[in-house]
Amino acid sequence: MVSSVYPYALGVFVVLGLGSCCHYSESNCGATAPGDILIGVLQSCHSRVENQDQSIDPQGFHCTNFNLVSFVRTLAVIYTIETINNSSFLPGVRLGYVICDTCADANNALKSTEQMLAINGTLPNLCDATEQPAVKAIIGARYSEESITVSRFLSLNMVPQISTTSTAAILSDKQRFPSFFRTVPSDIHQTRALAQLMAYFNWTWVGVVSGDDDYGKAALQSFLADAEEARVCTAFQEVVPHNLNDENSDRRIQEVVKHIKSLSEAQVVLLILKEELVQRLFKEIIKEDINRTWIASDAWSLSLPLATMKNINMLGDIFGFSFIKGPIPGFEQYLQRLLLATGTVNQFIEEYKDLRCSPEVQECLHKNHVNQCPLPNSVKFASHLACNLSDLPERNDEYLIRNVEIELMYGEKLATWSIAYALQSLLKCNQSVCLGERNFPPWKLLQELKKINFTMDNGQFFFDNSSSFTNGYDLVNWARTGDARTFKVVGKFNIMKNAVEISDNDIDWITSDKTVRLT
Ligand SMILES: *[C@@H]1O[C@H](CO)[C@@H](O)[C@H](O)[C@H]1NC(C)=O
Ligand SMILES: *[C@@H]1O[C@H](CO)[C@@H](O)[C@H](O)[C@H]1NC(C)=O
Ligand SMILES: *[C@@H]1O[C@H](CO)[C@@H](O)[C@H](O)[C@H]1NC(C)=O
Ligand SMILES: CC(=O)N[C@H]1CO[C@H](CO)[C@@H](O)[C@@H]1O
Repeated sequence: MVSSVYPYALGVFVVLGLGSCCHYSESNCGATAPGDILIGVLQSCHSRVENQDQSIDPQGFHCTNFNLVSFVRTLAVIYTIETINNSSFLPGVRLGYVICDTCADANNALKSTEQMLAINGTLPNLCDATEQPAVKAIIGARYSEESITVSRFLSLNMVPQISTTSTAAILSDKQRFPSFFRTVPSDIHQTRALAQLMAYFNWTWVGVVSGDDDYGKAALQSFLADAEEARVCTAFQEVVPHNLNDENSDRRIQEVVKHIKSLSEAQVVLLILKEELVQRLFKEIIKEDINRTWIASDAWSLSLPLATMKNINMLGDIFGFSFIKGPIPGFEQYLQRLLLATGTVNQFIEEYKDLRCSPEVQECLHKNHVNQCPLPNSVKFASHLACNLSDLPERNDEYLIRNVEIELMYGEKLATWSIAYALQSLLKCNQSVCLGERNFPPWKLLQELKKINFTMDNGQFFFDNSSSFTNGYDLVNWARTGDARTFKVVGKFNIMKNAVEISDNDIDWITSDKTVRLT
């Protein structure tokens, strides 16, 4: 298990010029860049707070399990901010940022939010025009539970918040969450998309395996209703423990696999499970040599560990919906260098580089298989450069781009550009100058965000009545590439039309028995 303590107590306040911090001896806001206007970012660069259930000290916390995907999401925001700064989109205005780690915990997210908005260590009265926090909008959080908590607080003063991943349906309720926006659809659309996909291919007899957590239960119920409406019948429903440590987990998965094997008429199986459980299930399926078509929920529709697992090509066709993906030109090169712009601080980058090259990791790798060491697979793609240089910024290689699906980060690009478009309007910018006042109360930006409508990479982006983008989902086909699979976009789900749009010719069909599909 990877762990780290936050050593950078007051860094963020020094950079922001906010003077002393009275309330917190430790800060999880580890990355900052100065600017005329600051964007706050809430991400879970670590996945866990250690021993939180036993904690009594409000100041001490210890985050563990460095999370690569979240880390790369923060980098996508930084990269986009730098792109905007280096363009003349907001002439004379420099965007900066403050990035805080929530450690995937709602309480921590709230604490970080408070720190972002604080002036001289206390929360400002945002109705007073002379007291404005430098942070004017927040991108985040990752999990719905965190976003819900933070949004309650931000709504008090109408500070705009844009999440790129929180899909809980309740966040569409504008009575409760008036300052919340998101670049992804509410969950209610996903099960409809899945049912429509099945109806499109005439898969009218399908099985479902889901987790026993709240999310899994809700998604199952929602799918069953949507399937009925689309005239898709369920051959079986199986539930497995969501908790990976559950002692019944392996036994249940074996039972489920037996059941799938015995019901050969149900050629299509929907898996509403987290990545780790799908991995366990697929191992058994491969062992038993069972051929089916698998449908992914968004939790694993773009999982690189699964797409590259051993013998993945023994499985049949795999489809899933993902949040819309798109290009971020230059980002891969950026991830291979990770150089800090002058004036910026980024403890997360330093921690990442340190973790990969720490003596413990190196030693562990000498003695053990990769999977038994912190940061699983961490040497798989390491170049010699990665750990042999003493100068941190020089330690570069392809690790991040080989281990994280980069196009997943498109939401970060969209969220950042949304804020930039709202600013362009609020600050009355033309091609050479922005005339508006830089120090404005955040609610003024909220007003402008509601009105944005821009074109990017052939997509049209605006927030609907529930403050979500309406761009739906991409349909992803796991095409065979060598021994692995790669994600190929072969269609989409159009929310407005409630219909799947599929380019049949782009699909890499594995199942040779077409009658299964086209009865
Ligand atoms: C914050 O503290 C500094 C230094 O004590 C002071 O100059 C400044 O006016 C304070 N800002 C606010 C908004 O109170
Ligand atoms: C931008 O606005 C300023 C002030 O109104 C004006 O002087 C300038 O000519 C404008 N520039 C362009 C490129 O329109
Ligand atoms: C957004 O702009 C496009 C193109 O200008 C237009 O067709 C569309 O109606 C606009 N949508 C909204 C919701 O304003
Ligand atoms: C925060 C940030 O990345 N600022 C950059 C914006 O772009 C200018 C150049 O136009 C850089 O100097 C800043 O570092």
